[in-house]
Amino acid sequence: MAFDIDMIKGVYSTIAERVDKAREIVGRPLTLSEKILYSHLWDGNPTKQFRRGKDYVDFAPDRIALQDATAQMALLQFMQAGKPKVAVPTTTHCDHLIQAKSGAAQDLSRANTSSKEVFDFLESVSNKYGLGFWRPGAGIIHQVVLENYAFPGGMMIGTDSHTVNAGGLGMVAIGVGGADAVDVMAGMPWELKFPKLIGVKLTGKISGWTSAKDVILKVAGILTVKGGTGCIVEYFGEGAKNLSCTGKGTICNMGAEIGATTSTFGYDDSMERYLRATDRSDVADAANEVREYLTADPEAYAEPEKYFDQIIEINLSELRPHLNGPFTPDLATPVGELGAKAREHGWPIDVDWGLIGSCTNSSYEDLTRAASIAKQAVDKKIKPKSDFGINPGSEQIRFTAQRDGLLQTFEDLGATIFTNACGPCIGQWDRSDLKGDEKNTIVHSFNRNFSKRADGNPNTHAFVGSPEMVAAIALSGRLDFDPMNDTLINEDGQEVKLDEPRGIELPPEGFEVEESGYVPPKEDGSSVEVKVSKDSERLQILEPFEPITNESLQGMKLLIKAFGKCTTDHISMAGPWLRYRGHLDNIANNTLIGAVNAFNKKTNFVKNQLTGEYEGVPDAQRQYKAKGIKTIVVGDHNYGEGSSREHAAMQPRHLGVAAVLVKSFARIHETNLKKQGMLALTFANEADYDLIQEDDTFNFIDIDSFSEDKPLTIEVVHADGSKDTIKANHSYNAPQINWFREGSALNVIKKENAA
Ligand code: MIC
Ligand code: SF4
Repeated sequence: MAFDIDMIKGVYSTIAERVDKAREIVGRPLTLSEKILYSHLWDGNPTKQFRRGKDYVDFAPDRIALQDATAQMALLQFMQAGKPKVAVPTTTHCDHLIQAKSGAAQDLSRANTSSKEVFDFLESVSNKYGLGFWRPGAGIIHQVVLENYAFPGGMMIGTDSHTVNAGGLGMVAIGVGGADAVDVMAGMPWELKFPKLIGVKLTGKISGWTSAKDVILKVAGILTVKGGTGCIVEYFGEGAKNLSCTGKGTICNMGAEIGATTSTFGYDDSMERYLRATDRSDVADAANEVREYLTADPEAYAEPEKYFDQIIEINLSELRPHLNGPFTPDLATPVGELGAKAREHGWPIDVDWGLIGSCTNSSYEDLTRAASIAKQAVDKKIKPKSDFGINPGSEQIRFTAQRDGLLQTFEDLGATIFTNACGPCIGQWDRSDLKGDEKNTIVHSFNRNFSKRADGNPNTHAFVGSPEMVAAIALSGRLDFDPMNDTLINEDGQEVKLDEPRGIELPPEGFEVEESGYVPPKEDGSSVEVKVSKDSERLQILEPFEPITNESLQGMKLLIKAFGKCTTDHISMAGPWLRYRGHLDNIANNTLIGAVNAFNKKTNFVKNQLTGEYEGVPDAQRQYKAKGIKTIVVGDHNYGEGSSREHAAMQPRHLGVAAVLVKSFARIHETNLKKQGMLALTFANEADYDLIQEDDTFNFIDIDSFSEDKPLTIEVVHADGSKDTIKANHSYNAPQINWFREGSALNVIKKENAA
């Protein structure tokens, strides 16, 4: 259907020469990640070695993927770039804007009405500028990409942090903000700091209740939410070969949760099987011809300590199933130990919902494994104690799962089959069983479990597990249930034990779909009109940002000093706010409302220094803006963790925040801030975070000499007139400083185009 074999053959036609050249220059065998990076240099053949974690490098990605919630802002920016067509194959996927409530048919038709304006906009922009368009209901971006576009050895970027999912098919696929995607769509290089490499050696074999998901739940426990920052995680070893391609996708998907730039696996038989099953035998044949270039040189896996910056070894035969959570995806607990931990911390033991799906775990294999547990409920007369909700990953999977009776198995338990879309994973869930914000527990097979993420309730304790474990826990209705050792009492009062899950890697009768939901663009889209109504509350044409002047960086005020975890969900909440993703001024009303104020530990309650009153963050900020006073946001470690949403940078920028000063950043967010012409800074001395007071005023005293590799000096003036002078580090190179000087990266593109 929509994949481009000619483009892929083009990549493979140069791969040998480029990789051989890189090997010669680097002077040693290469890992897979290095092969993909060096074969995608903007300048073509490699001419020099890059320093990991140091050098900024220009790359030429093969593809781009956008999803509806980020595509709006990305395409609004692209429209400003003045190009007639995208320079690189790109697709738009409508998956985030569909609320899960009653079930697929009704929910989809409601979304098609309530978000019609946005879907029409995305479809017409796609048509005009040559992007493939996947309609609402076609599936979740990463599943659709894996089924149609991902290919071994390729490089892709996508405006969603879980773009990394395509590593399951041997890609280097990286999540970026919309402005990065705009560069590549406009025919420019894509810049990334050459990543460090973490090698994960998988030995043994997965069996029984343990699944691919448990590999990444374990890795998250080891590396934590920031352990992968700046790194590509490359998996290898006998254990890797025994995992299915979609299982590999699950592992790579959740690499986003450890902050990794991406994760990948070398090309193997599981990938070949998957390519053939998804109607891409021509890609498999082409890949087979360059097979040795699509995995590391054998030396790299034989002596990994010489080739990787860090190595982790996991014996899959000993790996136990895990549930991670609550509130953070790296809090890993083996299933049998969760009960004691939950009691100790007061996490509710009763489980209200088991949710299966999301881009992480909605493959055919996932559904068969979960269904093999669900089916036992009927066979063994177990009445499920929790509600079940299922989000298939794509229409192709849904159609095939329906045909093969898998969905019926879940329906027999009273499960609701939601649309093939993100749904509860991104707060698009009208959860009817909750009256208020009562404390409760849910389990799901998704990837993120930040506070309020699924249903907006800060007291929902969400635990992440494999689909089959979610099914088992949901049947039992208890967080302390261990299906490997515990029994359940069935409707006849008998004690029954669940058998181990059984999965089928790929549908024996093949995948099938009637209406994939794909709409190709017009060959010549120049006559297509893109309409944005002036009084729309959903879409707003962007105005270029004015550069932040040196003068305005004197006498700045503190907007908020954020305490603890501050993810993009805290900075620009999703759920109901997804509605305004195409309207900068409207969505700005949620800016930082989830961030905890370090001075009173409350959310959305900061001191307005102009009035001395406490109020919501956007309210206070709008008053500073009205007076032309710039502000600064201070934060802790891994600030901006999670999503790629550039709204988390554009909203503060739009409202007049000029600088963000934190202990450390998540990669995508740091780039997003730079792209929007802001100052993204880190404390040279972390302890200086404690010096910042509620009434502080900030002067950037040496901003005139802002330059590469030179820290900035900030004078912090406290309310009593005393001062602290602190140093702030930054990672800007010269072109990035130019984005700041010109107001944004987009302003630079526009200027270059006009010249
Ligand atoms: C997410 O999982 O948080 C999202 C929603 O898919 C985001 C993108 C977005 O904010 O639109 C992501 O992961 O990048
Ligand atoms: Fe959608 Fe959730 Fe995947 Fe993000 S993580 S793309 S919200 S399913």
